[in-house]
Amino acid sequence: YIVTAFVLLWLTVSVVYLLPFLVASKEDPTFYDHRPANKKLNSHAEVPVDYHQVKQDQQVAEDDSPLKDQPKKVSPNLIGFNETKYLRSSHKNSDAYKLNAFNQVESDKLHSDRLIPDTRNYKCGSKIYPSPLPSTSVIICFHNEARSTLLRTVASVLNRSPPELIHEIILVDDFSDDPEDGRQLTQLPKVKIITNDMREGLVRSRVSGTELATGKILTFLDSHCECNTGWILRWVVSPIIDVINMDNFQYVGASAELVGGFDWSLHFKWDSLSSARRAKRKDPTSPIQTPMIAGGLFAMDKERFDKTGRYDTEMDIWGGENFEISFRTWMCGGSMEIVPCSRVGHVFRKRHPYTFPQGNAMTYIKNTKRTAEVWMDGYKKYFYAARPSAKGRNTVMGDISERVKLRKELNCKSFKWYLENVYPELNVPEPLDVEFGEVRQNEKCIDTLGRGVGGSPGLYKCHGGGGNQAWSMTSTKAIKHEEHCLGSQGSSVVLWTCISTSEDQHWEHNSMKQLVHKGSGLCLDSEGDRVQLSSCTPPRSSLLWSFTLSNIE
Ligand code: LR7
Ligand code: MN
Repeated sequence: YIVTAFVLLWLTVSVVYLLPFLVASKEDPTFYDHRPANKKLNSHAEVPVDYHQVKQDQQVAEDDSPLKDQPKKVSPNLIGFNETKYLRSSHKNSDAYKLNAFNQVESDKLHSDRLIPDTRNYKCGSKIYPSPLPSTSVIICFHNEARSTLLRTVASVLNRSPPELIHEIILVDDFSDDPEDGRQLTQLPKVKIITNDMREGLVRSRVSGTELATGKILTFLDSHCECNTGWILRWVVSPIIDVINMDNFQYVGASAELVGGFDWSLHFKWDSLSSARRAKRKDPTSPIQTPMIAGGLFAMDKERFDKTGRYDTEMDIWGGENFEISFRTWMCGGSMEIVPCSRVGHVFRKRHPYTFPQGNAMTYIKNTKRTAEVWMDGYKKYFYAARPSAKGRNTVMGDISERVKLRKELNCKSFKWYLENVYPELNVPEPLDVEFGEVRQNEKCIDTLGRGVGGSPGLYKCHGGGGNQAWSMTSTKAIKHEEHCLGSQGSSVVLWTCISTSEDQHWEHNSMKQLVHKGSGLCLDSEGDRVQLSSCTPPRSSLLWSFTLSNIE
């Protein structure tokens, strides 16, 4: 494998199933949801790791330790570290979910060195990788992470990696309330810490971690992970991201049949393998190219990281940086892979447990808008169509000239090239679509309400987040949301599968701002939060509709 091959991203993403990020509301456009992983583990049961055979009598925790799943022998890496004491003084709340958005009580019960199932495909055990491998600096940023998850992340790196491959572990404490959370972990081998004296967010924190790093490879992890056996088999490897259940901390293998993708509102999602990608794959252990990374867990050659613009450090707190690094990597000559024999578990949760000083929505919009403006060329209009609130707020975005310059200097390809060659699965809206955005009447917008074929859309307060309120008026005069078009059933307005020749799906947006239904000659009307067909006369405000992003260019 070629270290020179640019970004050595290995990002194992077996999380699949579980986490399509969904746009939920204007208040929280970064809210995401995930479904439980119901995939069976595709592997053997719990496998003790090598160091358990090491002769070692010392007990890590005190005798009254309440910790579960504790191995009999202490890992040599943890000798001298009093885990029970470290955990005892961690911050707690009577609501177990309050501080971390996962069940901290369950997490605190588990030993840092607990046994987890080996979720790899059975063939991975016999795979042979070229050696010797370069060693890595592991960079873990955190803001108010629970001590138990933070410790398990660090311990799993030390315990489940060949020691010669771990050059150092750099913790970046992003201005947590208790500086001892991270500081005490520097008693563990190879662990160093950087402490921010103000909240920087994960992008600037990671970059300062890389500035200290002296390993040849950079490996980034979230602060609530558990690296699994063989995760670091080689350096162009990415882990599949297994799921650590946020309620009971059960470690569950994720599907190996997924790659990272996104929609036009720039929300990350997992896509199941297209038949083309499936056909390219030789066997279940070979790497799969991914158009996008989830963002948190990957490794990359440090020299490439530095030479290709690191990160956009004007991005704040959380979100968007994975789009930027993915577009940049692909468009500027690199590639990204998920390596299925590397597995790392991550605690997926449903909300952010921390604050966003500029607000959650504004921060996500700023970060993604910077990405769209620098990398997406003319296709950025689809981003604005899907997320109208990102339009016209130049002040929020900040100066992007440095990143535009970087793109020139690196001589990167077009976004069109990326779409055609890297992410052909993404549906590009028809270029002839005439209007995009929300279909608005005063403060309310037509919203699918999450319904599909045969369901009726309704009116809902405009939230500016795209999602269920993103529509386009196509060149054949259909009012379209994804693959559904507005049609009728009696006087009700109903979502149907689009048929471009159908008069029932043909709407004329006339100069009086009415939407006239060709099939019936009636007009789109509203009554309360219902939308329906009624007579176009007399003129009244319930017949007036506008596309908020008409003719954007
Ligand atoms: O202000 C902050 N400062 C921080 O140091 C905010 C966050 N952080 C740390 C935080 O403690 C954590 O270690 O940054 C890390 C990521 O934050 P999370 O865990 O709250 O967010 P997440 O798991 O939803 O993050 C996913 O998307 C992010 C977008 O910015 C990052 O790319 C995360 O790294 C990414 N996590 C993963 O890819 C793991 C798999 C999740 C998926 C899909
Ligand atoms: Mn995370």
